[in-house]
Amino acid sequence: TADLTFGPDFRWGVSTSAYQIEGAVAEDGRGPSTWDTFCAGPGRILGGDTGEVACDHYHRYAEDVALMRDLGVGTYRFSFSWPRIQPSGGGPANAAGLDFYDRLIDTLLGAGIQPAPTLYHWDTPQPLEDAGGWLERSITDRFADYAEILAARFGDRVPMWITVNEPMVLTLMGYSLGAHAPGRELMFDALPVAHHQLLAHGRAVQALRAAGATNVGIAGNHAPTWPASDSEEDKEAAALYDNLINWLFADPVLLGAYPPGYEAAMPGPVSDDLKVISEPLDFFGINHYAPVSVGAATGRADTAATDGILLPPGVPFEPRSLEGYPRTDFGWPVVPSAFGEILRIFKDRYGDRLPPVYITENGCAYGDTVDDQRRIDYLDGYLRSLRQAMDDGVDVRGYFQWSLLDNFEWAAGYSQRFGLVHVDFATQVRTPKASYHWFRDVIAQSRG
Ligand code: GCO
Repeated sequence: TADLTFGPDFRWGVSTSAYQIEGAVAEDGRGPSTWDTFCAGPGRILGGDTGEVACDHYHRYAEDVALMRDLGVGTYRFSFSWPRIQPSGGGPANAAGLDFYDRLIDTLLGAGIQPAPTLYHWDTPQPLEDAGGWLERSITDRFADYAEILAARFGDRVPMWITVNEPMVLTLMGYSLGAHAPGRELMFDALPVAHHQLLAHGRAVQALRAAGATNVGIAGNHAPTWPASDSEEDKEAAALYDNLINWLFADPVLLGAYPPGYEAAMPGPVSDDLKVISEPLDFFGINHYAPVSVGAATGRADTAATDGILLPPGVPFEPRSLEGYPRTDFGWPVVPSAFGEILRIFKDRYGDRLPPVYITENGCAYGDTVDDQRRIDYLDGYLRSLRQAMDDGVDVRGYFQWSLLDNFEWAAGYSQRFGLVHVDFATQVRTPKASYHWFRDVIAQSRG
């Protein structure tokens, strides 16, 4: 239909990440990551699941690339596994690790699909974590070295680079609240993790470009924060929460400044760091799922309403359940209009300082079925909202759906299925869902 026409230059893609699909955690010299360690801890992951095998993509990548080719996508966003490239978190690269990504990249290019790798999607080499992980400034030096290795090896064939994925989620879920690896519960003492990831991003941008890579950006998780009511208290609480989950991570990159109150909490002085962090980007990646409703603290927080993010007691705001919308099987509200809204918010907030945008993730979890009409309805609504935002002047150049395959959904294990393609985890049989066929038609017809 006309509404879903995005023109010949728009880039359609699918997204995945290494720990969520690869498996083969102890093969070809890969070292342990924080996620291996975290999954081994009792009661950390629903059902005791781990990423040990996941989708076995490490061995089945050719089949997966064929699925992408038949889908008609022009871009594949995946992530490099840092512990495959540098098992001890530093020093010379593991040749077998680089070789795997060589095979993957060459297979993609052979299928006419552009690789768009993310350097870091949360799987920190365990030795780096043992040395303090993202709480330590020295990890930014290690990350710059790692970026240089990747650009030197793949810069000739990779046309799009993403530095870090969702620094907000690692900070909050990983170090503040402990629901993700490495499972620290530092509350607000986790703030240096935000700064060091942002600095690592900036250092990686410089290292990638110095090694000849072009077209470099970041992928952040962003959503509108809606005040739970019109009361001044709720509006103030929502604004504070908005700073914490959105602008603490995007303002330093796009404006070279932290929102009010945060700079003093960072391992300073940070003014020189902010120059590195705000190195101009070729694009800005936005991952979007659902809006959040936030009110003043009352003790009635509803964690199901917040992308699973729980907040510590004692903070002045709390998430509230967003009523009146359908929910995915993960419990996230389905609100297509919020997608266009967050894009317009970015355009208004950053103006000329916002580079072209790519949607680096968007998708939904529904049950164990290939008959996923609800995913089709979700994607149809969200794509129309995206189209509207573009008509309103937001410069969006591509949309990468999360995800190609059902995969390891972090603390939820294999219980949440985000794939266009069903995976039977007992047999590794892949079966395209109804949404896969629908998305293929959307892509084919979208040229207009
Ligand atoms: C990411 C995401 C993915 C998730 C997806 C669904 O943050 O980039 O966490 O890894 O699987 O967002 O929750």
